[in-house]
Formats: sequence, structure tokens, C-alpha cells
Amino acid sequence: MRQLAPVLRQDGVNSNLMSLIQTLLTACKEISFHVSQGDLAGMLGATADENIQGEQQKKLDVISNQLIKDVLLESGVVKAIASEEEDTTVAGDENGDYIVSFDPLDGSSNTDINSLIGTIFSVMKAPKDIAANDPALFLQKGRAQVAAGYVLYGPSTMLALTTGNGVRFFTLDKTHGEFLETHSNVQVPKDTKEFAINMSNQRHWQPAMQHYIADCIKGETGPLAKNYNMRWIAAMVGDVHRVLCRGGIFTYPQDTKNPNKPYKLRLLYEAMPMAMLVEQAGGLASTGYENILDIQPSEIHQRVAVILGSKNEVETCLSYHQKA
Ligand code: AFP
Repeated sequence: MRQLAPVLRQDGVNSNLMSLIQTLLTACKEISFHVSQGDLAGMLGATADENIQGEQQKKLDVISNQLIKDVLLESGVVKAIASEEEDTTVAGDENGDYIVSFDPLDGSSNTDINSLIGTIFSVMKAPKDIAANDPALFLQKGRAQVAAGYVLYGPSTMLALTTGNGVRFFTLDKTHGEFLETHSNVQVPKDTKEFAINMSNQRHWQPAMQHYIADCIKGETGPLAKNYNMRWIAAMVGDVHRVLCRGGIFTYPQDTKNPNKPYKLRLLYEAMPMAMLVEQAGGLASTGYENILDIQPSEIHQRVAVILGSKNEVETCLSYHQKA
């Protein structure tokens, strides 16, 4: 099994980007260690604080954010970072080549039940003409990503990574502290019979999603002529990992539960990197009306509707949106 560096070199990744990815992964290895210690390390549970988005922060959210932020800002190749846990962007090296957006610990409420969580990240080139302290650095479409991925802290710690040349999985060998390539050329099957959606929000969805899911549930005798299964991990990182491994459709659609918050998932550090991974693996990622990688962001904590996964199934779901 190959280590990360030779794989990246083979994919034509330049030395600065390679060093950025390896630096980020040193923090992820430390997060993996803290996560695996669980209650023994006294790091589970909530803090007294909320993040900018009004969500209660877990102790591990804060620790993970600090670890990643510190290593990236000291790397010398990062001009600025944007994190789910930071109010605004944080400036790094004015001459840094890259900007990094990340969700340090996606699905952190799953720490309470010892279930899947992960770090999601997106890397873009830093525009030279915008200052390191200007959030406008980050207002680039997802197509501009030069690398995207996640580290999943599960029974094993896994990295899913794309640098624009397909998707590879690596597994952390905890005896040597190295990520080793365990799957190259990850492909999302085009068809699926598995959907992932928080069904408890059903009454709040728009008609297009109501009709699509209602037809899925009708099974073999319904218009989609298939018996579907349902899965919901409550951490996008876990649900997307399943989609990359065996196909499926994952969606967090628009809803009317809270009129001030029609969408749940964040564009820069959740939807965009996952969309790049899914597209690089032959799948599709849309809001229902627009490809996620073509959205022009207007602010760093922007939220969007997400429908992603197996190409043919996502297209079926999109056809309900077109009809609506
Ligand atoms: P956090 O990053 O705040 O832990 O939220 C996780 C998440 O945004 C996403 O990963 C899940 O798909 C979604 O929330 C689950 O939300 P609900 O199950 O509460 O609807």
C-alpha cells in the first residue's frame, strides 16, 4: 500500500499543495487520537458557547478548529482560512498560495453517541490581488477548488481526497501514523435504491421533494418501480462516505421549519468539497436547480440545499424539481 506523498506526486500535485495537505493531516491525526480516547480524555460534551451560526459548540469542535487553524496558519503556504467555527476568515501568510475552508468536526453531536464524525476541507488558489484579511478571497465558485476531501473518524480513520484527478481513499495506519492508499479510482455507482434524508422534516419540504420521496416510498409498484432502503447518519461526512462507497442519494433540501434558515448545509466547507468529491467519482451534486460547483458564493457562511450522489438517481430527483 502506498503512502500519501508518492500518490500525490503521481497525480502531479505541486510541492506547496502537497505540504498543505500533509500539514492539515497532522492536525487530523491528532483529532483522530482525541476522538478515539472518548470520555477518557474528558473532551466530550458541550462548551458554554455558540458559534456564529447560533449552534452550540462541542469541546471537540473547539479543539479541532484550533488544531487545524494553528497548523494551516503556520504552514507558510496558506493566505487565509474560513472555518465553520470562526465568525469571519482568519489571515495567514500574505504571500501564501492557497486558501482553505473547513468544517473541523462535522456531525459533532454524534460524539455523544460514539458515532461517525469527520473533518471536511476545501482548498483553492489564493487570488493575488485580494488582501489576506479580506473574506472576498473565498467568494469563488466550487469549480475553482484544487483539492477537497474529508477525514472520517470511524472504526478506522479514513481520508477521501481529490486533487482533480479522481477520488482516492486512504486509511490511517495508527501503528505508523501514516495514511496509506486503500482504494484508488473511487466510483459512485450510477444507480441506487438507497436514499438519505431527515424524514422528520417531511412536512416542511417543498412540493418537489415531497413528491420525489413519496414516490420512492411507494416501492416497486410506484412510478420509480424500485424498493428503496433508507439510511441517515446525521453527519454529512458519514452519509457521503457511504454514497462514495456503494452509491445512494443524500439530500438536505430546502425546508420551511425555520423561515430564517431555509437551508442547513454550508456551501463553502460542506456542500462544495463534497460536490467535488462526488463529481470526481462520477456522481452529481445539485441544489435542485443549479450544480453546486457553479454557485457564486455571496458570503462565507452561506447555506444551500444539497442533493448529491448516484448520477441517475440525482437526475430523477432533479426531474421532479423541473416539473415543479
Ligand atoms: P454539525 O456540523 O453542526 O455537527 O451538523 C451536522 C450537519 O450539518 C450535517 O453533517 C448533517 O447532515 C446534518 O447536520 C444533520 O442534521 P439533522 O439530522 O439534525 O437534521
